Amino acid sequence: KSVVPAADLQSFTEYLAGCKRIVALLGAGISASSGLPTFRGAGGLWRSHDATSLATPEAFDETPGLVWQFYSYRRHMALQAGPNKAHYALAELSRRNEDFITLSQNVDGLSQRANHPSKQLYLLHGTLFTVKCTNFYCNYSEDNYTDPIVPALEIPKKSSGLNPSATDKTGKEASKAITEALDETSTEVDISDASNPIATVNTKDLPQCPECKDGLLRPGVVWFGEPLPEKTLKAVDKWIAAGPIDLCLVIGTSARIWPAAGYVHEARSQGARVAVCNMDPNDTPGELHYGDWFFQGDAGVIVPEILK
Ligand code: BJW
Repeated sequence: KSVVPAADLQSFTEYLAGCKRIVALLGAGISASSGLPTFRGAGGLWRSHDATSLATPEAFDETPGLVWQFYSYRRHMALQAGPNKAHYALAELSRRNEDFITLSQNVDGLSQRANHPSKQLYLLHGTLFTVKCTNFYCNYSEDNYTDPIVPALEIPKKSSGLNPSATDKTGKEASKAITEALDETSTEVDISDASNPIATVNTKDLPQCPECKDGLLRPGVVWFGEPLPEKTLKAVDKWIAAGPIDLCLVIGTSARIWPAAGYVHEARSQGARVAVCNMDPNDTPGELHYGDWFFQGDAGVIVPEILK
């Protein structure tokens, strides 16, 4: 049974069928359906820090160990997660319509893992799986999926819970106690929860540049105050300039971060109709509430349904 009101679904799908040039703006909410936390609202805290306060060059300068722990954890979580039906539906729409582009603010690699055609996918905020040197004279960067990227960033395991009395047991009872204890050993500590202590990581144990041998590596994401990738912006501008946009999909984003959010306004000012999919009707800028369609709910359920 559909979770989308029938009238909305019908008017949207009728309009979609006649659309040529479509742009989608994706945010963390699409990957929330895959179990990854968002930035603001629920899930926006990492230990005692507002997640966005760690996404700055200043935070990296001051506490590189903490910022790397945050990103190493995010890399680990993203690798454990998989794309959901919304990522696949968007990849499928790209294959059906070469005039459809996706602008993703997400750095988790899930669209790529859903085989989203790369020519139609623009990563506005970079990716967790590129690392680059922080030395201003060194241009080193590499794709890197190693988890953990260095041993010091390994996520601690929960203590085994083996106690002397377990070893006092015999036969079945003992093997059950040991199996349970071993299972527990393989469970990682949730280091995003500040009540679980974690050791400070020394700068010398963080990822170092193999080229200049003099700089720390950092995640290849775009932090506050940093410019978005120039090539990406140029390519998006070229696409926008190529003709009027019919439809703008705004999926799982609070659309508060610029210049990403600006694309929705730009599309609308060109006459595009706007469809928003968000769990929370109050978490998109006011003007989007009066978007042409507002689909409230989990992107992982709604998006495949409306793009069917
Ligand atoms: C669900 C769901 C489910 C949950 N289903 N929905 C005006 C113009 C230009 C810039 C600015 C400007 N005003 C201010 C600026 C500066 C700044 C900015 O925007 N600040 C704001 C606070 C206003 N912008 C910048 O600094 C940018 N750079 C820049 O402007 O450079 C200029 C420059 C030029 C030349 C030289 C130097 C500089 C850079 C912005 C980079 C943002 N980076 C981050 C971190 C990336 C790395 C990382 O991942 O750690 O990007 S911050 C963070 O926010 C991350 C996200 O991509 C981004 C957007 O967040 P998103 O995805 O919307 O997440 P949430 O949590 O906010 O929303 C999730 C939504 O999903 C919610 O609505 C939920 O309800 C919903 N949801 N579950 C459907 N299951």
